[in-house]
Amino acid sequence: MASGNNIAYRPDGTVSTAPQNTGACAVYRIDAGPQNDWTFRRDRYHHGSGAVPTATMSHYRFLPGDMTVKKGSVVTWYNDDPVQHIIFVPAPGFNSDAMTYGATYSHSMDMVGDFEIRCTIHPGMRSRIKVVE
Ligand SMILES: [Cu+2]
Repeated sequence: MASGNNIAYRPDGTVSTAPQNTGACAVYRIDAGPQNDWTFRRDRYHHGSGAVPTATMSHYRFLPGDMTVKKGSVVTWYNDDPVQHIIFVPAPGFNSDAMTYGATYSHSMDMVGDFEIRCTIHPGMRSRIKVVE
């Protein structure tokens, strides 16, 4: 299967060789569908804060939907949407400020447990993070 990451970019960030037939990969990786396969990733490489994200908010979703990290891991969320999101984790209790397009927010996961992640702007945006020893 062709990889959607094998894309040639020009220095100005435009795509020199848009990938072909990578829709199935997009579905497999992010459940995005062919229409959103490569266009969202272009922004990641040419804008934003430069922090390497652990998770992304894209198309009003947390990606990956659920995740498991080791205690003490620093998780960085990246807003890949052209709208603002606010990350809220009721327990252990932290939230980001309003995150604009390209913003990142990091938090050290120091408490073991299974926690809900919400966006306080969009009620449908939820995921879970499990922190293990
Ligand atoms: Cu949101």
